[in-house]
Amino acid sequence: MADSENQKFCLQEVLESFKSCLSPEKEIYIEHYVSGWRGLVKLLNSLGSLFGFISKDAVSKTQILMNFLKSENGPHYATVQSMVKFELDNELVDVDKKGIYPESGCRTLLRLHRALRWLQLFLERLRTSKEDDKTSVMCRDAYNESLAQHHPWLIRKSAGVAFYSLPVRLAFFEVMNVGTPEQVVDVLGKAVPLLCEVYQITEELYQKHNLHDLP
Ligand code: 1PW
Repeated sequence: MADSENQKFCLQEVLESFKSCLSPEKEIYIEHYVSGWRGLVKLLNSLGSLFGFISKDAVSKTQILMNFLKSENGPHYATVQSMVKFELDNELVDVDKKGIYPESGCRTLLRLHRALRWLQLFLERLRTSKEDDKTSVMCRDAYNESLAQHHPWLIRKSAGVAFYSLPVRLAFFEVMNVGTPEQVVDVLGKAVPLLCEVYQITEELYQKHNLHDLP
């Protein structure tokens, strides 16, 4: 595990990464998208061993994208838009569902994109939650509304078990590492719309190119 993944999670840091990932033309820089995810991995790592399989998958997917960025084709992977164009133009994507490119940038980012929706729904529930609301229920409801439909039974079951181990609301606010509960709610109020914007831009791009069912 890289050192940066052992460091303490900070919601503000993740917010900054997702902020930097939007260009003035609303293109999404993969480098900053990945660093946003690396920040989220710190959160997952702080949640205990039951979240290990989730963290591992997020790490492996961010690593695949980083490897593309560092490769000789790196410049084509600068933004999500340029990656989609490059992989489609060069037939590096399983658009016909043959599974020849199980680690294409497009299918890898699709998994993170779906997970981002989960995160967005969860953080919005957290932001508007009341004192007695349960983080496990918020997380489960957000998951069932989004990512769960893409996961087989075993993963859904393991995720459900992990959610039960989430810290209670106030302790979870402390994990966010941005100050008082009011400050957490304030930062969440900035983070959620930003995640939503990044999600929507990717969603429309994938819809336009019919990439939503990549195996
Ligand atoms: C409490 C904070 C919540 C943060 C949520 C972000 C975590 C997202 C990662 C979910 C991973 C679940 C376990 C892995 C499942 C993979 O099989 C699956 N990956 C995802 C991201 O859905 C599909 O990837 P695959 O097997 O097609 O390569």
